[in-house]
Amino acid sequence: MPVKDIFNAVLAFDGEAVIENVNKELSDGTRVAEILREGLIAPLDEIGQKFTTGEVFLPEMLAAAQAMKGGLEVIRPKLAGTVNLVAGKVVIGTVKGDLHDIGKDLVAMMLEGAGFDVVNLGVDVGPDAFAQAAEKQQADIVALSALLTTTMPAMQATLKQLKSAGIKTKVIVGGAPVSQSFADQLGADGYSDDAPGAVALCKRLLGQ
Ligand code: B1M
Repeated sequence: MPVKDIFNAVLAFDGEAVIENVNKELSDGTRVAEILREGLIAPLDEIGQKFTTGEVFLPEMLAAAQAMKGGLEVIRPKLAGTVNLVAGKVVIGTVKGDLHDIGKDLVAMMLEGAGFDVVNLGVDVGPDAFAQAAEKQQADIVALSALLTTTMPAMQATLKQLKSAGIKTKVIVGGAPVSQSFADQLGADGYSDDAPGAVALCKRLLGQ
């Protein structure tokens, strides 16, 4: 695989080597789609699988995602019009009252890595702000994260607000205290307990 050095650099969490090797492949004329799929996305898929089987843990997954992002930034300007990589648009945020952003940002990064157009609203995002962004951005999916049991009700309030504003965007929920049964209770369209699962869920919801 000609982009093996990029792949290996992501798995070594070496952001500088990722950027260096992406630039090298670009100047060698390697196709952008190949750099993205085989150099940048494939190692995240691999680390996601290893995370699922317990071979690596969160810090490694986060480090790989961060290393990969540098390479993504290098090719981002070249993506438009080259290949149809946008898998859909996701508006993501941590719900009102909750300031935890590490897991939400990891989900956002992995969605970007998988080709989604991600609008990250940050933390402490109220139901109104989610509804306005979903409408303005014409989102395919609204993704809500919560890390506190005390902020889980804000997910319910957000779903209610989206519904009363007539927004039919699909909604997914996640975060440490959230469960599938809580998601079902809310009437959310999906739940995932980790970032690779959230990517798979978004793809499934959009029929990909
Ligand atoms: Co806080 N905190 N914290 N905290 N904090 C927890 C969550 C807690 C479990 C610690 C504990 O008591 N053992 C506890 C919550 C208890 C509960 O409600 N059940 C807690 C508490 C109580 C608090 C405060 C109330 C403490 C206080 O002030 N007395 C306070 C609340 C502030 C607020 O939000 N209003 C508070 C503050 C903080 C810090 C600011 C210091 C800091 C956050 C820094 C930051 O995010 N920038 C912090 C931290 C770091 C933690 C712990 C230690 C780590 C959280 C984390 O980032 N994990 C946490 C204990 C723990 O989890 N071990 C804790 C790594 C991250 C990658 O995982 O976010 O779970 P996580 O994301 C995962 C999945 O959950 C999932 O995918 C991610 C990757 O696989 N996921 C999604 C997340 N969102 C998703 C969305 C999806 C799908 C999957 O779809 C939409």
